[in-house]
Parts: sequence; C-alpha cells; structure tokens
Amino acid sequence: MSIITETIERIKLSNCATDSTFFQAVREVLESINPLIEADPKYQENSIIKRLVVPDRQIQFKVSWLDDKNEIQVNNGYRIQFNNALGPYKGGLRFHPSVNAGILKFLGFEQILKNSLTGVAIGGAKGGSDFDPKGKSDREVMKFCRSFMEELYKYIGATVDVPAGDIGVGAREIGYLYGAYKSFTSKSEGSLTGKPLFFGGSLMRTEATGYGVVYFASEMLKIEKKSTLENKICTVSGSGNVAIYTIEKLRQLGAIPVTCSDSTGFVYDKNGIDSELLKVLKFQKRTSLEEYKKTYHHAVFTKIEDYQEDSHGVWSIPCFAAFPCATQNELTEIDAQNLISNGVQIVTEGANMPTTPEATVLFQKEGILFAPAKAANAGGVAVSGFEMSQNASMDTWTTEHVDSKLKETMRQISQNVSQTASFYGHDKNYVIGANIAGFKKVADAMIAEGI
Ligand code: NDP
Ligand code: 2IT
Repeated sequence: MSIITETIERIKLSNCATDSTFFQAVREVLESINPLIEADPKYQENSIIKRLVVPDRQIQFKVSWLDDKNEIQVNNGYRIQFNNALGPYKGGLRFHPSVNAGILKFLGFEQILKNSLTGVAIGGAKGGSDFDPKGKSDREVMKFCRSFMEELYKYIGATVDVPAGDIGVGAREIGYLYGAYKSFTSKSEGSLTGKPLFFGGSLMRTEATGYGVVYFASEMLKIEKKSTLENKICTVSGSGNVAIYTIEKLRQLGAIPVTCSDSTGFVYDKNGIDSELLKVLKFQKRTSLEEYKKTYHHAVFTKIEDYQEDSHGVWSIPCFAAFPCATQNELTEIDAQNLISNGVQIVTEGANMPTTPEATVLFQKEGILFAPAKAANAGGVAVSGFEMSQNASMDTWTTEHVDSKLKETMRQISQNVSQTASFYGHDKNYVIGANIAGFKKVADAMIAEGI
C-alpha cells in the first residue's frame, strides 16, 4: 500500500468514522432510564441528560515517534474527560488501529455509569491511540508511550484524571507510560493505575476485571435462584487480560471454559482452556492462538476466515454460560440465536458493549439472564480505585484483602442493579437496573454541584 493510500485510509478511520458506537451506548442508556426520568422531574428541570452526553473535555493530539529503523511515525492520541461529578476522571487507554474519537466517546460515556456503580469516588474518561502495539519491538512501544505521555501528562494527575489499561495497554505499556509521566513531571504519584507493584501498583489489579466478571455471574445466578457455574460448560471470547482471568476464575470454581479467541480465530478445547498457556502465548510471546494446538493436539483451532457467514465462531459452541470478553459488538443477533438454540442460560459481558442491541433484546425476550458490561466488568476499575486509595495513603493491601473487597463490590453491584430493576418495575432486567442505578448517583451529584 502506498504511503498516500495508507495515510488516506488512516485519516478516514480516525476522522471520518461516524460516532455509531457512541450513539448505540447513549441510546441504550437513555431508553433505559425513562422510568426514573418520568418518576422524578428534577432530572429534566436540571437538563441532566443534555449535560451528561457531552464530554467535559475532548483532547486530541499528535504523537510522533521514531521506529527501530529511525523512521518517523505519527499517530493520533486522545483523552476524553467525560464527567467528574463523582471524583477524578478515571478510565482506561486503548491502543488499537481501530481507535477513533467515536469509539473513545462510547467507552468514556459507559465508564461514567460503570464507575458510579463501583461505589468508589471516581468520574468517567477514556483515551488511547490508533497506534498498534502488535509487531512492534519493546523499544518501539517504549518510544511511542513516551511521546504519547509527552502531551498527555499536562492533563492528568492523581486527583485530576487517572488513566489505566484497556485493549493493547497492559503491564508493559503502563510501566513505560508511568516512567514517562515521572520524567516529565518529577512526580511519583498515583497518576495511572495497573502499575507494576514496585511503582505502587495494587495486587490483584491484573486479575480484577476477569475475576470480577465471574463473581458477578455467580451472584446473579444466586439472586435468580439458578444453579451454580460448577461443572458447567462456558464459552469465553478474547484471549487478553479480561478473557484470561475470566477463564482462570471459572476453572477455580470448577466450571469448564472450553473456548477463547483472538483476531486470527478461536480455540475449542473440550477439556477446558489452559489459562497458564494463554498467558505465555499472549503476554510473553505475543503470538496467535493457533499456537495453542502445539501444546494441546486435541484442541481445535478455527481460523477467522473459516467462520460461517455472520457467525463469530465461539458462539456456535453449546454452553450454559457465555462470556464475551474481546471487543464491542462481537456478539450479534445470529450469535444470540445460536446460543439460545444451544441452551445458554446466562450471558455475562466482560468486554465493553460486546453484545449488539438486537442480540441483547433477543436474550431478554427469551428470558436468558443478561449481565451488562457496566455492572459485570466493573471489578477492574473498582480495584483501580483501590489502587488510588493505596497510593494516597502509601499503603499496600494484601491479595486476600483486595480479593475480598472485590468480591464484596461485585456482590453489592449485583444487589443494587437487581433491586433497582425491580423497584422501577423491570424485574430481572439488569440493563435497566444498571443504567438507572449508575445514572441516578451521577445525576444527583451533578444537581448538587450546580452548573
Ligand atoms: P487485551 O488487549 O488484553 O485483549 C483483547 C483481546 O480481544 C485479544 O484477544 C484481541 O485479539 C481481541 N480483540 C481485540 N480487538 C479485536 C477485534 N477488533 N477483533 C477481534 N478480536 C479483537 O484487552 P482487554 O482484555 O483488556 O480488553 C478486552 C475488553 O474488555 C475490551 O472491551 C475492554 O474495553 C474491556 N475491559 C477491559 C478492562 C481491563 O481492565 N483491561 C476492564 C473492563 C473492560 P488479539 O490478541 O489478536 O489482538
Ligand atoms: O473499561 C474499563 O473499565 C477499563 N478499561 C478499566 C479502567 C480503569 O481505570 O481501571
């Protein structure tokens, strides 16, 4: 591809893409909170909805860096500071070629309500870049992170805005970003979470999102008086941070997670996916899942190009519980139909907005338990909040302490969401419960602080 075509394609992706995911997220929330808006006129009197859907600040910047051949590379950098009514802006950074302002607005908007549900005093934000860490050397990733932070450091800080990881941003990237923050500001403070332990990172932050997802599913099954996950076949998509620790916790609880996926295809292992092998393949070797078969010859790897039309491989496998943990809109209506006809009982979103609106409606119509991301994957940002507490008090909590607080947080969120849904006349509708409960707290704070 010529540099001109490549540049045009990149500009199209980062500037001309519609904000469709943002509209999708906003629409779902606004349609859900109607019972609350009708019950209490104060939200309309204070124009809360109009105020909530516009980010406080949208920062976009150029990131120039030198690759290993000493050639100049340029990417777009973003930070969308959406709402700080409940505390400092908080939310991850995503490094992926598909990143544009629209996707980050959807993620930032969702983050406001998710963070509200955690009970920790944090607002909502998201950021990232169209930089692709895939195929880059450690040194290139380090140079990119330094250039990215050379601009971002001006807008963040322990009490202002505290970024963390998301797709393409894990321990390595956070380490480099934190090192760069320190060198630009001379400040050692909790300006990022998910830090390596020696920089004040929290034990259990790495595991928190995935473990929290499984704790949430277990609580939901308990509330709805269904059987536990023990001995149940589960399907998981993705093979990154969230998917790996979802699989690990499922296995600890005696469930059998039989799938995982990446951008090249999916693995089916009837004996249960080996999460330790995934850590080696994805965190150390950074390679395709196809390599899983080199260790487990009985496992089946299906390439993405061999998926049946309109069907995302993983969801064709029969299961009791499904955990979409890769990316937005990865579980479509046809996937939902497949899952339902194969007897799925519960769908728990590990990724942000992985289920399309049509698929969500179908699950709800068929009475399948459906746990929306902003409730089910809130464990990651909750433990980020615990990391901020530890940094502020220069304290270190034990694994047991963080894990028991995480478990309790997920229990409280599930109770809050379920009770809110029932209170507003939508028993078992966790989408409505999560949106109303999350919205109400932020909206009340916005009214209290005035304009
Ligand atoms: P990772 O980068 O660790 O893993 C992402 C996984 O999803 C990889 O397996 C990747 O495949 C796959 N993937 C990403 N984009 C695509 C795509 N467009 N098509 C197909 N596969 C894709 O990210 P995380 O595990 O951290 O994040 C996964 C999801 O969870 C995201 O929606 C994120 O927003 C959400 N989330 C993350 C939290 C966290 O703490 N990290 C907290 C809450 C939510 P490949 O390996 O081939 O790139
Ligand atoms: O989507 C998310 O909640 C995250 N990527 C984690 C955010 C955080 O600040 O820990």
